[in-house]
Amino acid sequence: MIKPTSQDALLIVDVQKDFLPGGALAVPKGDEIIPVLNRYIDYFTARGRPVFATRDWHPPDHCSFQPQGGPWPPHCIAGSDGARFAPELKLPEETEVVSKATEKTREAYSGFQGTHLAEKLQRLGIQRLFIGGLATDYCVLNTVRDAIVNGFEVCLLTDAIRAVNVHPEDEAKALDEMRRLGARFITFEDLDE
Ligand code: VGL
Ligand code: ZN
Repeated sequence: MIKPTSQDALLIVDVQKDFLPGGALAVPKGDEIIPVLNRYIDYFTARGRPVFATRDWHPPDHCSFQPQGGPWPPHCIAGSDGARFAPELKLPEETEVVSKATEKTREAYSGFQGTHLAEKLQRLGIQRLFIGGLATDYCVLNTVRDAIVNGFEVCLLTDAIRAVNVHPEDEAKALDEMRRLGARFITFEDLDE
């Protein structure tokens, strides 16, 4: 069982409308994680622990978009409806929102890349991150990797992530890498009481 401490925070990655079924870059079954994340949100907020939420926040001509030669259909354009957090996701008022990939010429799959996330967490004395969201094989993977590189312990919420699977083995590869890096795999049932 895991007992949360004052050095823990919840980090929710890119749970935005464009990544959900019907969205511009839909992650298959991405909507299934929302009720699970809501349980984690309740659990952490009830214990006074901070919630961070990253969001993909691209300019309309971002380099990752197909018209610019990138791999993805345009998605999560800053300020657009598709860039909004899933309406069913019960983010607390005090959620620390971290916008990423805001620069036209730079891709940023990680919430730590080009943001002040590491400094904000350090200032709060956070040492361990509980990470879930979308997508397992892109922004979750890269955020977990950078969290570990930045010295944070990571608990990966395996019941609250889903993969894009451009190639069918991408999810398994991403999970392998995160485990190899030292992420601990947990589900909601592993949390104490
Ligand atoms: C993501 C593809 C493109 C993600 C963001 O949030 O995983 N994937 N942009
Ligand atoms: Zn993107």
